[in-house]
Formats: sequence, C-alpha cells, structure tokens
Amino acid sequence: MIGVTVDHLDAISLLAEAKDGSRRSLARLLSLIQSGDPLAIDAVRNPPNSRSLGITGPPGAGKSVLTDRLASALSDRGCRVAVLCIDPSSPVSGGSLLGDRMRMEESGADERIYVRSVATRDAVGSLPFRLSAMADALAHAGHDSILIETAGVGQTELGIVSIADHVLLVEGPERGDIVQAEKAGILEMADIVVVNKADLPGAEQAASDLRSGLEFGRGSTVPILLVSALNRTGVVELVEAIENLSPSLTTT
Ligand SMILES: Nc1nc2c(ncn2[C@@H]2O[C@H](COP(=O)(O)OP(=O)(O)O)[C@@H](O)[C@H]2O)c(=O)[nH]1
Ligand SMILES: [Mg+2]
Repeated sequence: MIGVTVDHLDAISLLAEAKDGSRRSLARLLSLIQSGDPLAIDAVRNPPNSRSLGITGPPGAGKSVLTDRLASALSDRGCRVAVLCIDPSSPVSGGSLLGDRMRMEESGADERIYVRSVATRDAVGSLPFRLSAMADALAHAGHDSILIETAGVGQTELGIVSIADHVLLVEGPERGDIVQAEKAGILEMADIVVVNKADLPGAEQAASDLRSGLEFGRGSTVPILLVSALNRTGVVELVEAIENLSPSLTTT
C-alpha cells in the first residue's frame, strides 16, 4: 500500500517536473506509461488541448524523413512539437532498431522538438492505449503538436486512427504499396494523402491511382499531395493542408 502511494507521488512529481521543462522527467514518465504503469497513466488524465497527427504508410515510403521535415516546419511556425516514433522490433533479436531516430536528422538536432522512440515489442495489444496516454503526457508537458509515426501499414496502424486527431498516409511511387494500403483500409481513413519521393518516376501515376481509389471510396475531398521529403519540395503545401484540417497544429 505504501509502495503504491510513493509510486503515485513519483508519477505526479515527474509530471510536475516535465511541465517545468525537464526532459529527463518527461522521459521517465513516458517510460512508466509505456510499461503500463497504471498510476503514471492515471496522472496524465485530462491533458490540455493539443493536436495529434498520425503518420502512417508502408515501410520505406519515407515517413521518418517526412516526419522530420514536418516537425521542423511546424516548429518554425512557433508550434511546440513532439514526435513519437513507433519502432519496429526485430523478431530475430527482439531489439528495437533506432533507425527512425537516426533518420530524423533535422528535428533531432532541434532543441525545440522532443523526439521519443516507442518500441512495439511485447506491447502490440495494448499499444494504442499506452500511446494515447503518452501523447497526453506530451500535451501536459506543453507540446501542442504531436506527430506519431507508425511502423508501417498493419493492425497497429488502424489503431492510430483512434489515437490521433488526424491521419496522414504516406505512400511511395510503387503501386504494390498502394494496393497494400487499400487492402488494409488505411486509404479510407486518411485525412491527407502524400505521395512522397516525387523526385522519382511514377509519383504522378501513383497520385492518380490513389485519386481513383479515393473516388471509388468516399469522394474526392481528401487532398493528395506530391512531396519530396528528401529535396524538401511540397512540404509548405503539406503544412498548409494540415492547417486547413487543424488550425491548432500550426498556430499557437
Ligand atoms: N528519392 C527519395 N528518397 C526518399 C525520400 N524520402 C525518403 N527517402 C528515402 O527512403 C528511405 C526510407 O525512408 P524512411 O523515412 O526511413 O521511410 P519509413 O520506413 O517510411 O520511415 C530512406 O533511404 C530515405 O532516404 C524522397 O522524398 N525521395
Ligand atoms: Mg520510419
């Protein structure tokens, strides 16, 4: 009983320190939440307003590079940005590849942006629940824009729809990936679709295939944007499209 009380105070004081700007306390609080600690999860109830954007799409589409560019662009607009990267855990070693974090070269070097990797290992079933609490912790710590990069297109990705306020689907120019997204039902859930790698051949065709797919589904109001995260083209237009969805992601 005493142990429980001390733990609860611990979570509450970590939260207070995180609100005061301690990244170390925020990291510890997030770890507690990630491990499923009910007291830490309880401590972050009733978060202040923030907006979250789920960034999903097949592995290799460029989600990490795009998330990086987006985080920088939102931060330049005065947003307080936090990024949750859901790492695929290697089924062989059980280790989490921190590749996403390495690829986030721009925001990783930006003190204003908080980046946290979340391993999916052992937590597939309860991941959406804990992610939601992690996003709440980030909101408590003063982040108004929370980007959640998923690991790929699959069951966990459908869960992102219940966590994030909006969903951005990132595709590459390859047709096979687009078919996968259609099969998984992700296309119908996206608020914005990005065809990334627009510097490569096939991007225009991919955008037109996606447009047909969407028109077959629920109509054509979903923006489909050509972006090259690598060359940083189309990022401004993407931020504008996000702004149209969700003003509080881009204004403070
Ligand atoms: N040509 C090109 N390559 C890109 C672009 N964006 C990302 N990439 C590359 O695609 C690969 C996968 O990118 P990553 O962001 O890790 O994809 P993720 O698995 O969806 O997170 C990396 O080698 C990137 O450098 C782009 O706009 N154009
Ligand atoms: Mg990635």
